Amino acid sequence: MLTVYSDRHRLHHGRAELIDGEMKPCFEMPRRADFILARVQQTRLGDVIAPTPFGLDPLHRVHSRDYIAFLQRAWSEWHALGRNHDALPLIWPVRGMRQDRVPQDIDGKLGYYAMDAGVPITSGTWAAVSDAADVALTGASHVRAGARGVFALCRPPGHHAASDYMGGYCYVNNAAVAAQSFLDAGARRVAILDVDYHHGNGTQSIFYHRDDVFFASLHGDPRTEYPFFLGHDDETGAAAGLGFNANFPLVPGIDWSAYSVALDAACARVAAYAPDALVVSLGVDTFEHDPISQFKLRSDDYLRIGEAIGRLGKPTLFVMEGGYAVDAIGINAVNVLSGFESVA
Ligand code: Q9C
Ligand code: ZN
Repeated sequence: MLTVYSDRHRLHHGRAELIDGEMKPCFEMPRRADFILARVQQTRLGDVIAPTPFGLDPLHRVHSRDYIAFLQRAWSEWHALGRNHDALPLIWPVRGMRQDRVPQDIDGKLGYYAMDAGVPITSGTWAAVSDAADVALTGASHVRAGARGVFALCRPPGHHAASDYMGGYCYVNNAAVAAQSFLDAGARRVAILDVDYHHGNGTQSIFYHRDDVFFASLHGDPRTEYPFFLGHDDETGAAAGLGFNANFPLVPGIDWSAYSVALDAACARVAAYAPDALVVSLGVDTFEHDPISQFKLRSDDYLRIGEAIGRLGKPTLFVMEGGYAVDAIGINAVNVLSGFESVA
């Protein structure tokens, strides 16, 4: 299987995140992608290529222009005030406050364009973020050219980012950008299967009113898990998109026996949609030893996830999302890809 990867992910390295009331080193760190790449090479999964630049147009297909412009300029606006630590939001427009006026000050803009404080912006964040989108777009172009499966080793991840906000370590929604690129190249229907531990709120919201992208997500139940405010099973789409969104919220502590039942149900929904292409938001933070998550999947279970996806028989783009047990992240992510290839 072809892997697309850019070294420039390392330009994004947040210092700290607020967790359990303390500033701690960011769980979303460069070593994650380094370990996945090392495992790709160790297992001889296939060639590794650099992305080609696609520019801003594919990003504007799923994100607002003002949000992308904000991402490009945020660090320089922050740094111009003499601030050298990571830019972080600290105020949000909640119920009853104005959403129709974008503040001029960078502190106001950061809150306006963020859902949480898990999105540090550093001097290199935009470079890494735009390269991650190019990684996904390059992967999609190879799927269109006939590859059965391609791995877009994106970092930072993307599935919490919506059309005009960042959150949960995500800035640009790489999976959504790739899905839209399939449609723009002539596909009629694209399915996105999100197996990250957290609900893909950004992806869901981008496509919620549309019937040309079917979104299915397995994740920790938002009643007790981040992102809390989206991901319930009664979110089935709206307007033209009604019936084209499927959430499978799962209780904390589940292992393969319960997870596989939901995975089979989600895969059946993907098969029924009969997509021309499949995008997999590949998070491996469902792992038993993940430091911020509550599922109990074991490394071998990821082979089974890949097999289930492979049995769908669709041209498939895997887009890397979460996974924070760094020592095992390469084994777990590549196991999904190996499982997929084993059912060719
Ligand atoms: N107590 C992704 O996996 N904070 N993002 C969790 C846990 C945010 C995860 C706090 C987690 C975001 C792409
Ligand atoms: Zn996650």
